[in-house]
Amino acid sequence: MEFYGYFRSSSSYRCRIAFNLKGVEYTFKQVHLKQGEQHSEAFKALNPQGLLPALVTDDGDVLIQSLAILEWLDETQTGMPLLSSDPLTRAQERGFAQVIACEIHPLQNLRVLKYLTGELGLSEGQKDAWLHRWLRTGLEACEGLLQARSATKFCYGDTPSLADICLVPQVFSATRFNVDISDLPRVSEVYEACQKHPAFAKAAPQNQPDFEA
Ligand SMILES: N[C@@H](CCC(=O)N[C@@H](CS)C(=O)NCC(=O)O)C(=O)O
Repeated sequence: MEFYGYFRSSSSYRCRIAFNLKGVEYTFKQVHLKQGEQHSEAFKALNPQGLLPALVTDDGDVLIQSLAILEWLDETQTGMPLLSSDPLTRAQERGFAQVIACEIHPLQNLRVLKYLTGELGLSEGQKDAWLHRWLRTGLEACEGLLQARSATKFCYGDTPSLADICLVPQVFSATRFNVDISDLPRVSEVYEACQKHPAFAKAAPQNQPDFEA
């Protein structure tokens, strides 16, 4: 398969973790977000949204949207399941993942931040206030969800799931945007546990072939 991503893209990071948990090999195709390659005609032929990631399967079919890619991987590849076998826990894992992927992440996306400081003329300080507001609100909700259940090593048990796959890139982004979350103990504990897991470590931005300091 061919995976179109970028080292710092959270949605790409989610997929990389899943590839590693599943033991799936892929050919990496860099799309340089800061250089605007997501807007190229070649990439938009794969994803007309101009957003990463995109996956071209061995049969040549194109998949977009990281949550859809994660579920497709889970349904078609062997290796560690990404969702619980229990329907209730599975719905909770999906809900947690969607808090991040549907509610937090879209508000920190490059195109949104560029619109704030470009067309709307907001200052860097106002942009940072925006990021702080929406990342904190979302991650506090994640903390609340984790606090509401017995503490486990990962979000929903002793093995990682879709919830952890979404949490780790989101915490990485919070750190990158200088949003302090050290007062969110369960989020911090789960993040630290994931850092020690080889599938998560291999997927980290600094370990990617296109990494730039
Ligand atoms: N909901 C989408 C989000 C995709 C997305 O926003 N990707 C970002 C990188 S994490 C992107 O390509 N941004 C480019 C831009 O904003 O111009 C998913 O989960 O795949």
